Amino acid sequence: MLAGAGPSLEPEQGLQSGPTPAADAFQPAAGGGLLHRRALLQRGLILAAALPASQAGAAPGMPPAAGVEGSTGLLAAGEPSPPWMHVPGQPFSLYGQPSTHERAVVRRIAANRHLPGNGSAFTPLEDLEGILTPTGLHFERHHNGVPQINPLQHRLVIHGLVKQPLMFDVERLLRYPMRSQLLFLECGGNSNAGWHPEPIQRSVGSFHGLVSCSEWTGVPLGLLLDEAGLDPRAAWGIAEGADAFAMNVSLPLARLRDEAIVALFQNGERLRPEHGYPMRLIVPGCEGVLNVKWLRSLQMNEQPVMSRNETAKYTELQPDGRARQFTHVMEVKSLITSPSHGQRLQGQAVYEIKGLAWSGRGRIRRVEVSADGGRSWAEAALEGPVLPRCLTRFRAAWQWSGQPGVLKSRATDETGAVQPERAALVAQRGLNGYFHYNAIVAWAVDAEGAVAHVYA
Ligand SMILES: Nc1nc2c(c(=O)[nH]1)N[C@H]1C(S)=C(S)[C@@H](COP(=O)(O)O)O[C@H]1N2
Ligand SMILES: [Mo]
Repeated sequence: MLAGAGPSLEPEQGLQSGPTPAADAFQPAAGGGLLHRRALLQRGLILAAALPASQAGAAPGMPPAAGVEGSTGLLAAGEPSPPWMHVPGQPFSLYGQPSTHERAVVRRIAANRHLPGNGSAFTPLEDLEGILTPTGLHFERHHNGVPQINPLQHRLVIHGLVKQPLMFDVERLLRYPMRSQLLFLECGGNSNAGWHPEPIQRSVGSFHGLVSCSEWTGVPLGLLLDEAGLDPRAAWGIAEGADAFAMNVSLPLARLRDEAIVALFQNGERLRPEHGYPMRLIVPGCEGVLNVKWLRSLQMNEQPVMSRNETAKYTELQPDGRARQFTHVMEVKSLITSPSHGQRLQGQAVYEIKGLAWSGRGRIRRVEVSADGGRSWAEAALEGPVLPRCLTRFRAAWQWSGQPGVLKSRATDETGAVQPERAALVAQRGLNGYFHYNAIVAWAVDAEGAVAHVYA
């Protein structure tokens, strides 16, 4: 009987399921060379990594990247010490920066030529590990640039259908009790190149990198609403930012009262200007546009305001000509970050397939991977912590035989929602879509190990 061949193992058991016979590890878990996820634990396993195509050609004839076994002989007798061991190192710095050798790891900017502050900058997902996005690589989306706000002059006003309108400056807000949460943030327009009739060839970050993950800290908005005292007619709040776009959106009361945070900190430090300094709204699991940056006003109201960003934009035209509106939650989604477009496999070996999964509805329950285009699936290992509305890292071991194959990942969240195949999403939503694309992503690996985006 094949260990773990069925979907019976719960992801909570994860990688901690204890020692297992080595032979089991190499048992296939699905077609196309997918190994049981406990193969990831085997010490002697040669695990290769797909390399960016630019590096892939650098060392012709090299065997697959050294695995755990091969990396232990560093201090062989007679090995000369490197030059940086012979001079004192650099002095301290006031604020740390990445190594200059990592200069190529940057956001991809797609901005309006005539208005460079209008556009997006994408997180290079293929270059990152774990679940947290370094703040300097968090995606950005601005409609009219980053305002240069003097925090001493910034105010947040809570008004409209409240008993007592309130005004906060930054100092006052900083004295309130706070809450921290690790959360993904995803633009409703992320991955929208997936609606294109032909599969567009771009790195995973340039395609899907309008999602990032941070620890956000701030004042639970419910506290401030309690203090203001809600008029019983209040059912929506209209949030507005202090940028030159004066972005405004409507949010249902329950989300504002029970879930939203007025964030002042991101990843432990005060917000950076591009992410809303000195304060922004964070609405866990909901599309980026609701997370109003440079928050200056929250007006409680009976109705939504029907702003541009909830009528002309951020709605989805259906095949029947009607549009979905107020589709706030980002649905279950996953993608393989390696191997992915632009990378190259270095010959037959066992590779780690790795990627990210998330859902605006809660925790990720399961991620399955396929190496045969979706004919068979194996369960990937979820790396803890698996938090609600947060990115979750998954990993799977894959023995590549050198044959062409198609890699896919499919996430299921704790509500039981399953990420759809692209054909199913298109059948349901048509091709007029622009927002909320969450279909399964397929990467074709050819006999040379090159990886391309396909619809399969
Ligand atoms: N005031 C204001 N808030 C805003 C925006 C904006 O242009 N102005 N863009 C929104 C959109 S569409 C997204 S996806 C997120 C992006 O947040 P980030 O730049 O911190 O990643 O901010 C939202 N909040
Ligand atoms: Mo967005």
